[in-house]
Amino acid sequence: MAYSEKILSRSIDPATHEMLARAEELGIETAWDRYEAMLPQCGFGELGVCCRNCNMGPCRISPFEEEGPKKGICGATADIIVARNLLRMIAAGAAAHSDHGRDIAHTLLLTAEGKGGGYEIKDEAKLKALAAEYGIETEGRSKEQIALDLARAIYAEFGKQEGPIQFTRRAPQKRVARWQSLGIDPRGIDREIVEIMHRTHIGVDNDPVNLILQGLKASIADGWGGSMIATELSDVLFGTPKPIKSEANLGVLKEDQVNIIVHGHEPTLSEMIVAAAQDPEMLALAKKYGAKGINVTGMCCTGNEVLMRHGIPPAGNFLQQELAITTGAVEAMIVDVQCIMPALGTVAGCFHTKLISTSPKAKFPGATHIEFHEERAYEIAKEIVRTAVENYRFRKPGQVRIPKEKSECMVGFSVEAIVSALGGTLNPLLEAVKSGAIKGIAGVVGCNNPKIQHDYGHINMLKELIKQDVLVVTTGCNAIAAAKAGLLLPEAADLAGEGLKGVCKALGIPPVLHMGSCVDISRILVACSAIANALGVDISDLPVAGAAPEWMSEKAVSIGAYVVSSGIFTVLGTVPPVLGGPEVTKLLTEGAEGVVGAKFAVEPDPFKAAQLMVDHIMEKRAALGI
Ligand code: SF4
Ligand code: MSK
Repeated sequence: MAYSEKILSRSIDPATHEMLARAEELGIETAWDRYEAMLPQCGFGELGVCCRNCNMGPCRISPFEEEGPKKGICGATADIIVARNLLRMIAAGAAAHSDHGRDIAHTLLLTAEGKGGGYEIKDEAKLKALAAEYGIETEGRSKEQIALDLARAIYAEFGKQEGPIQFTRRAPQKRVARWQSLGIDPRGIDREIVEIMHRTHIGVDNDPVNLILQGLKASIADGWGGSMIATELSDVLFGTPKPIKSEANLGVLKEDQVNIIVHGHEPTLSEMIVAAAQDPEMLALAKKYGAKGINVTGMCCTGNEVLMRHGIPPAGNFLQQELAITTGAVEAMIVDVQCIMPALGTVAGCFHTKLISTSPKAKFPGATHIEFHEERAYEIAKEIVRTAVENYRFRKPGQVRIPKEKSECMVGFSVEAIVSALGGTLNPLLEAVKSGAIKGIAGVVGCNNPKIQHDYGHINMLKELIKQDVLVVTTGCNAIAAAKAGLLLPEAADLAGEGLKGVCKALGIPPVLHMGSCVDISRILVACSAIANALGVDISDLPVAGAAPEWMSEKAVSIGAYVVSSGIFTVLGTVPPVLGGPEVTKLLTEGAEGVVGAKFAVEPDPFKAAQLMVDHIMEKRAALGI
């Protein structure tokens, strides 16, 4: 079918084109329509120079040389305002990831106490390894006893007043020493976030450099704290991912089955939904209503969580959430927290679809709220699945339009799985990097953003990197874009340069490795640490680079900050709201190099951005003498 220029300019994904046309036909508004209605976006906001931190304001700094105010009413300069605003974004992002980590720790605690409604400890080896890191006795103790001590110790990381956060000690010694000398080795996770809110209150910290350092400190508490806790304890509870095959894109929805989409971030709920959907009682109910089965699919990061542990197919990434409902084939979209558009209730209202909110922290207009509590997890999951199944009879077959597009993918490359694919040690990877068969490693992650053609930034950057023999690791919505484009298959090695292709073919792995959800960027940090330690260098010496080609969330700001703080050069595809502060911009894009050994670059063109990453990788290779 031929689509209008407008539709084609919004996405590179054919399934998305089809559903955008369908939305237009039905008069359903999407994020792209709302983005266009928002143009031109506020210039002060784009530059980061508006401040509402007190009620003498709002204040905004004129970007024009001659005219307009150059200071806020309190005297804050553009750089002070930009730095404070950036810090508050980091605080929100770090809080979101860390609260996710806290919820998983809570689930582990309940499970250890025998109060978890159906959870069990699936990876005992990881439990023991983590216990050893925390100095918890494992000899002759049950897994519940160990888990209880571990959950308590990890719970304490959030509220403790003095550091260090245990997992930060996984970083190479040189990195930790650098953090310590800069005063950015984080103490308790919550403490660093609170301190951002304090310092950015009117009349507290008014030194842009001092402010940015606190931002980096809180972000390290996210990457090496909250996010890493979320990853590690999810593995303990739900199993450490291993390579598994699946499919991705809207074509995974099924015309003759009850379709459930789990959307959001935390695996505690989605794991139980997956289990409840296999309950014979639920399957019998589905049959009773004329459905051939129950098809659970995913969206965004909770989609990644169940994809890598159960092969549950993702129906799409962030910008496809409204379009999935527009298929008219979704009985229930079950949401928890983060990246869930408040617009979903309106779209669901055009169909029989039930939008079911589950977290006491996140309620949505037009949603049915069935509150999820870990103590009664399976029972509540069954109730939610039952609601979806009973809704099947209200589906209007005439309204159903499911795109055919879907691609196969191979996912679930945790660090443990990568080491096992390499034969039990990192050496084959190190040898391939040393020989130049693989030039380096890139972490490409992050969201979608209607400011960039959907998936265009992701896919072109990935293809360009692998073509130039850079092995890619991916998480979040980039990972789902890669899955839809067939880049997570071993066969995609044919698109890679000769060196990378040879390595992938020999090991039977894809050139783009799916490492999980956004909190699983912590897996990338662990991998970088292991490589740096094996080579006896710091992470900032490695031929590695990071990128978020289509980022939009505050979590992505925190991620960017902790990746750079960890010593990894990072390219952003959408412009962060900092350009109104020349000193802050210079610090992030130049000065940071001399401070943490890495810096940011902003480049919306994915080909040019990939080249920046390759150039950086080549410089690091030269410095290492390889
Ligand atoms: Fe204006 Fe200063 Fe108040 Fe911000 S803190 S709103 S710049 S007076
Ligand atoms: S879900 S943070 S849109 S990657 Fe993690 Fe996707 Fe970005 Fe949310």
